[in-house]
Amino acid sequence: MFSSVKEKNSGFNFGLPVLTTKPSSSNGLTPLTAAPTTSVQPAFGTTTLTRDDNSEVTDSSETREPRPQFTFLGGQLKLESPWRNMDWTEEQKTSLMETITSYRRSCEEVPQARVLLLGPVSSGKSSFISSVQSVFNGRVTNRAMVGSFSSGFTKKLQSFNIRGKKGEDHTGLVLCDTMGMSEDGMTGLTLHDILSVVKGHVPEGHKFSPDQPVSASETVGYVKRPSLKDKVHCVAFVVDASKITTYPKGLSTTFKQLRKHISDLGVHQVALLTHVDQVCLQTAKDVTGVYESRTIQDVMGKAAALLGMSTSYIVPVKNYSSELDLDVNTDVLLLSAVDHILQYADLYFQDNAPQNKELKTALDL
Ligand SMILES: Nc1nc2c(ncn2[C@@H]2O[C@H](COP(=O)(O)OP(=O)(O)OP(=O)(O)O)[C@@H](O)[C@H]2O)c(=O)[nH]1
Ligand SMILES: [Mg+2]
Repeated sequence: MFSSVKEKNSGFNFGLPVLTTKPSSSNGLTPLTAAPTTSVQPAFGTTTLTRDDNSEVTDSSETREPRPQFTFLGGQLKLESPWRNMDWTEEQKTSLMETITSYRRSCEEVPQARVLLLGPVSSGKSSFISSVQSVFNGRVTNRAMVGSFSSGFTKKLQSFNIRGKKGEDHTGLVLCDTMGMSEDGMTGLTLHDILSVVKGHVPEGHKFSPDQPVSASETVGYVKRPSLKDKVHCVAFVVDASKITTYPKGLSTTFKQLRKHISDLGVHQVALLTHVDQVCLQTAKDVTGVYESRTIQDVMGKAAALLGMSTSYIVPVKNYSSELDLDVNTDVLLLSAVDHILQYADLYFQDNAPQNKELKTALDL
């Protein structure tokens, strides 16, 4: 067990150095060419931005200006064949929506799979929830309070029942939004608070504060004995493709610590790589090219290293940010991500449902 205050001071409070990046532009887009003014070494040794001809971007005015947005596209942008196969059709969208709507846990006691989205500030957690809701609503809406402040927008634990198509019941999925993990160690979620959420102790609507760790005595509505339905059944890490090379060095260590503790609780983890439209011009124009983009394949590899997980757990996503209308290809990518998440959530139920546990014990004897 973690004692709240002790843990806060034990190196788990994401004590990461301050990163002073140029703020996002007002439309929420983070200019790719903005080389951050940073007081720390970047997470990877490959932060140098290059043009199509692979020459380095060295001119400071070039690195500060938000234009052009896609300077680090590799020489050969398009792979000969996609490295994952996707069916970009209206039929596939319908089929994925039906699969998700009819998803039922392999555990009768739990009405819905609770999936926690975790990631740095502004990585696109709330946007993912809004985007998925938009697909099922049939129009772009912003229900999950997407923000644009670099200090972080979401402060509370908020659970969103994903509803099936209009008029239909809830799907078997609840997406839980949280405060962003801080990059400066001062304002974001602590490891202690994250694990309290995963274990099911944190009440809905709890407002996180790094100064007030979640505790049985201090937190109003603290769930002392969480049941299976209160717990988190899958964690989806959310990282921003356009920031992969500039996230602070300590973030990788933080992810690895987190992954270890979450794995110890028997909870499977996947990851969403958002903002793919901001690292590849071709994908921004046409999302069906996402698995043919050498740049995105490269960023996926970097995300895998950052998170300490295989790329097979990671899916690229383009959230709705400035669009007013749905696009079938964007929907297919978003729904595939939900389908991917549900497969790992179900593993939790297979391992932890009482009837399966009894069976497992019998087989082990
Ligand atoms: N272009 C683009 N913009 C995105 C994408 N996902 C999110 N955004 C934008 O990124 C900004 C931050 O998104 P949020 O969804 O608020 O991020 P968050 O992780 O919930 O942030 P906090 O709650 O502050 O931790 C918003 O301006 C979004 O519109 C994406 O896939 N592509
Ligand atoms: Mg948010």
